[in-house]
Amino acid sequence: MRFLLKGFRNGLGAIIAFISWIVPVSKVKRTSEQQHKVDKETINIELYQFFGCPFCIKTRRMIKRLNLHIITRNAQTIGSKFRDEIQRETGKVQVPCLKITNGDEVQWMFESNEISTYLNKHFR
Ligand SMILES: N[C@@H](CCC(=O)N[C@@H](CS)C(=O)NCC(=O)O)C(=O)O
Repeated sequence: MRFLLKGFRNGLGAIIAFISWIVPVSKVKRTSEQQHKVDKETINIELYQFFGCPFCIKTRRMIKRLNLHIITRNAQTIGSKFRDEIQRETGKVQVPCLKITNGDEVQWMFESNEISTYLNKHFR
């Protein structure tokens, strides 16, 4: 039963991801100087996510719309490096999650709405 539910969830996630892929996103336009500045400011941000998670798809679309080049980390596979890291560092596996690194300081941000507010505030 658990196996069936997981398969259904993954299948549904893949369909949502496919729809998201074919529906265009209108990107924020910047001059090359502005884009370069934003790229430098987002170099320390990573998105921990699952491919078919609807909250992650929403977050990836928003990142695309804001024209941000943020690295995505697959935290779905059990036993994988990034899943183990988020579990170890935050005590849970919940995605989407932003990892923001400033020198020695690392901030983990959960909740798609909070992530959206943060990125829109800083990079709109
Ligand atoms: N309220 C959260 C919900 C996030 C959520 O439910 N994420 C699920 C994936 S869709 C999750 O992290 N599940 C953990 C797991 O499956 O191990 C948000 O908006 O970000």
